[in-house]
Amino acid sequence: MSDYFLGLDCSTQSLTGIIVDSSSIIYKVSINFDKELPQYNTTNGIIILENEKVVHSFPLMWVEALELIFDKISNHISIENIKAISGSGQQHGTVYLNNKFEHALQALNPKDAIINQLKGCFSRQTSPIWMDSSTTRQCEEIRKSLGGLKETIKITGSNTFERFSGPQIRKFYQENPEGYLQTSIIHLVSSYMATILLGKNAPIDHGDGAGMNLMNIQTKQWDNRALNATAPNLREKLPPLRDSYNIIGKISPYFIKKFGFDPDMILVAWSGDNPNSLIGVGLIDKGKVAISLGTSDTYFGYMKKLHLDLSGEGHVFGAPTGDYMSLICYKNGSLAREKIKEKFNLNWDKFSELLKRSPPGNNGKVILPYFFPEIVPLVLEPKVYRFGLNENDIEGNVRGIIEAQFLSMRLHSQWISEKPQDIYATGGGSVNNDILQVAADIFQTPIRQFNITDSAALGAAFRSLKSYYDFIKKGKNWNIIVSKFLNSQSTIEITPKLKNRDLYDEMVILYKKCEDYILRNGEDPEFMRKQFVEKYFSS
Ligand code: XUL
Repeated sequence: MSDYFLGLDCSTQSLTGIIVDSSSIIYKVSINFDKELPQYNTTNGIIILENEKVVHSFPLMWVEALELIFDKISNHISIENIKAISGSGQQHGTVYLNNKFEHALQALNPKDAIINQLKGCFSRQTSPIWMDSSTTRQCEEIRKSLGGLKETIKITGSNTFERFSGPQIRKFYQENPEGYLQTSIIHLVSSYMATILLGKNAPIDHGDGAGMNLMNIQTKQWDNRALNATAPNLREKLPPLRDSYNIIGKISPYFIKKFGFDPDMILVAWSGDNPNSLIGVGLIDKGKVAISLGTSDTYFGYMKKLHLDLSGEGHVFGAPTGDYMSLICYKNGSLAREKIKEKFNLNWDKFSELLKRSPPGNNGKVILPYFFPEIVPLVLEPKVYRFGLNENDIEGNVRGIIEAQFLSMRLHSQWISEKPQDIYATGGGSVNNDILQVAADIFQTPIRQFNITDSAALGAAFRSLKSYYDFIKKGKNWNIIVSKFLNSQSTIEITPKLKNRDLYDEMVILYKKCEDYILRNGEDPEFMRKQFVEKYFSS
């Protein structure tokens, strides 16, 4: 009888589960929120409230998906063989619960669905998520009271960002002081899902905790200055902070009775999707970075020694190994690629064909693709800017969006001192070799593509396995765990084309000039763009 380990990922658009044994993936299953829970009326897993800056989702929907996924898992494998569960959540999103919550959790009756029994337990019915960009005022207030940009970064690991939990909590406190008063506990998506499984309040881990502007990045404790700058009595409304590998307890009787879990199965702290992905693609060493092409595009790397981005664009989070990770995050990821695909009525095959057919450098056509408010660089009012590119030029727009995404990553990741020898690609978009070829050429670095693209769920499964073996004192080190799995996966290496090196070295400068012009009152880039066209495309 094999021991199984489950990793769950509660992401923006779906809940995914991956079950592994000690060396291979046994089963994978996913619940798409829009399709399988249509009663919540979400689009891509989200709802837009007053305006496009206010982006929320439903904490009860995530729990309903959890019950659905356990149903599916129990139809496929012997659920009592699962020895440990850990999980991953979209980062920064906050869940607000009142004083009825813990009691209701402990009294859950397996004869009824959880959602019916927790309905009265939310002091806020919806949860602001990472796509929300409505807290600029609160960001400024918190930054100011922490002593400005550099101090804020030194204390919390990041500048204040609209989507981060602290500014979101402050906004709730300011706009609905009564609701805030009635809030007994505030969870992240990750710690909330762990709480549901545990049957009592679970801790927040150092990986996800670092995305709140509330945790001190040096001491990994709640920071008094940040708490005070955010909202009154906040410390008593937050769960404790713990290491990501912490065993938080056993699964609650509700799930044992309803789905047949082993009562001795252990639960490991949940973390954010990016820290989980770090492990899921095997980044436990220096010199490696990953790009994740999903609802958000992210670029991240493992970091042994704390190194902060004092310019304020990047973040430092805790890594599941207990070390650190660097990250930059884009909102104009897969949804922006889809905007172009839909505008021209393409499917992905056609999109790829056009990408392959168009020349690197795009004949000097540049797009700044802010279809949605952007995080890096900060753009609050979405607008798409085109240079030398007609809105209706299909090929130019297809290549334009992909080049823009990786030129921007190359430009804004320069603070990360680790220079990658290899880039690991993950996330739904990473199945597309033609997209990855553009990335390889722009970074002039080989890109490794895995056949498992759900690295957050896989990372959570690895974390549950690792903590379980540590618990039964058969400790396996990270290297053994990740190499066993990742070496058994078929990976494809996409090699950069050297002939495109000089072109992209220059194009990244041109791209910056376009950004400077639009966002920082810089000089008109037209002269430079024409020189670029002249040099590479006049024949
Ligand atoms: C990271 C971020 C996103 C979310 C969504 O800072 O905001 O990557 O975690 O998955």
